[in-house]
Amino acid sequence: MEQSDRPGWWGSTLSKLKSALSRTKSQLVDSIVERESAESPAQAPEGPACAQAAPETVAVAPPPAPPAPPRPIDDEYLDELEEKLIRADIGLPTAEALVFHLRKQARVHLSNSHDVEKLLKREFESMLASAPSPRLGIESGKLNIVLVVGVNGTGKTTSIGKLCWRFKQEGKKVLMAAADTFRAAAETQLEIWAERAGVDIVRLSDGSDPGAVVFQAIQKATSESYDVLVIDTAGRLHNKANLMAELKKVRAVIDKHAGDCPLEALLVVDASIGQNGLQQARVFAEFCPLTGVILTKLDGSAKGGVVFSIARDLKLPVKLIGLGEKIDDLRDFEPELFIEALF
Ligand SMILES: Nc1nc2c(ncn2[C@@H]2O[C@H](COP(=O)(O)OP(=O)(O)OP(=O)(O)O)[C@@H](O)[C@H]2O)c(=O)[nH]1
Ligand SMILES: [Mg+2]
Repeated sequence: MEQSDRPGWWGSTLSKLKSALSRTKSQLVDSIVERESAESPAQAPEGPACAQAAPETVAVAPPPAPPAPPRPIDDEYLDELEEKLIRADIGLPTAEALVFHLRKQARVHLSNSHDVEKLLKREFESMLASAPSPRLGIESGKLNIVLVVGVNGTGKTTSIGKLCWRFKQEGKKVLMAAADTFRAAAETQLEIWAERAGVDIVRLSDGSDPGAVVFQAIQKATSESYDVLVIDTAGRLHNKANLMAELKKVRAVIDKHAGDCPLEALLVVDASIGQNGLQQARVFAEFCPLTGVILTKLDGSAKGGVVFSIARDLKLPVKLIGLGEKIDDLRDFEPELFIEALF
């Protein structure tokens, strides 16, 4: 079966993922295995519509550069490798763990640097496997709540718009709650997304208490048998105690009035900020226990390697990834495909 034929599959095609991850790949893999990188590979067509277009001339790609000569895996090599991993913003603990394993494996199996690619791939795979399932937990026949939190500008509202559109495509009855009452423009932005996605929205007057919005939205969603309620919240700096306390209150309203409903509490992390996203996640998790991460703006970021430290250090699954600004640019995170796109 083709991947795209799988029921409920909202993953990405390899070509789209490869194109979005080209900068990350160049930093995180190509530079480490000493391969010449093609930072902006031509994007392969995705759909059948493109397949009909017959180009008149076919550009012939230059032959790939020969691989660098093999090097012994000694201290000097490993020091350089660790430095490159840190430069790729994979985080010091993750870089150290990788080098530690590499040194161990090198003693047992590896003869030279040409084996590093295989090992790195295996290590990345096992890091992603150490986090819980990346599947979004949506149960049919119940009201599912998706609470979306995160720092300003990370892509919460946009991701909610895309996610609600997707739920709608699946035939679900969807309600949005505009609990970002901090700025009037934020509620209007969500309203525009509700219209685009063709879903309903609960919006109270500007400056209302976000807890009141969530309460009303829960009442409406339960009494009118919605399948999913997706809650937008105000962006907040994780070190602003009063705003974090407000988030805690929103969470308490959900726990009190919809405690039986399946809940996804998703933190939106902007991939371009790399390791800072980890610190944000730690603080948010203290105020509002999280079930996963939406990693946005992977397209164009060179710091997509943060995926590995989120899995390894936080044991938190990345569930959705943002690959652009269009309505269908939010995809399921598929660990195997992600790794395949990097190598
Ligand atoms: N390239 C790209 N841009 C994205 C992605 N996700 C969001 N954006 C852009 O990021 C910007 C901020 O997105 P918002 O959805 O408004 O972010 P927010 O977290 O709701 O922001 P606040 O409400 O101010 O906290 C917008 O210009 C989005 O179009 C993505 O996956 N890729
Ligand atoms: Mg917003």
